[in-house]
Amino acid sequence: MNNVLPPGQLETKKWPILHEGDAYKYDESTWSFKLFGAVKEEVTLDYNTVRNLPVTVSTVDMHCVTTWSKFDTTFEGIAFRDFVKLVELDEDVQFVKVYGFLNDDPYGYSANLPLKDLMGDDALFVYRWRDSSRDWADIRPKHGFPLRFIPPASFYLWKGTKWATAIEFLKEDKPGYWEERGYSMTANPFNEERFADKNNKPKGYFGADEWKDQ
Ligand SMILES: Nc1nc2c(c(=O)[nH]1)N[C@H]1C(S)=C(S)[C@@H](COP(=O)(O)O)O[C@H]1N2
Ligand SMILES: [Mo]
Repeated sequence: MNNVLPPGQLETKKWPILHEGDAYKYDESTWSFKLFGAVKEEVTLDYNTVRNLPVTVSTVDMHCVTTWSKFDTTFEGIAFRDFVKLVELDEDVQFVKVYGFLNDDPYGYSANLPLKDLMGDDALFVYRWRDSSRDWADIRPKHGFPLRFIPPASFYLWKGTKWATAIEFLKEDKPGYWEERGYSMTANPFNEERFADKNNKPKGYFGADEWKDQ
């Protein structure tokens, strides 16, 4: 959207694939999406209900901590804020965790984010995409079909949970999957917030150039 390359990043026209475990295989009969945590009442939605929520189309930049950035991908999906409207939040909710599949565990992957940063068009759960060289298509299973979170460009892309299954509302910040493994809680690419401790790079850093082959 802004086409600004954060420090230490390189532009790619492709859309590399990176994740832990196997891609989730969508099964409509068992799939559900849950809103829980610091809410008056939990809500569980089936896929049809999710797809009947208001549609948002948004063009965003993506910045991966492994140093690739992709500008101007257009997504169709449901704005994060339209899910928030479905629950009554407790007072003082300031953070969320977005959960998704890790192998067979629907809550095995997660990423934490501040709620206040997710209320715009640039924070959305997506199922379709296009860019300047590709026409509209469903996102591939490996990119997170049937529902994948895309965070604002002010967060590295590991905050973008694939195969999303739930939003947990929180009064205090809690680390997600990579944050528990030494990655930054705040993860702003423009300040190069890659790791919790700059001088102590965590294991599992895809610092290699493998994305360049994709
Ligand atoms: N469920 C799930 N979502 C995930 C991951 C994962 O391992 N599991 N990896 C994250 C990381 S580290 C990155 S960089 C992006 C990569 O998204 P892409 O493969 O669509 O480019 O997905 C994020 N979402
Ligand atoms: Mo990543």
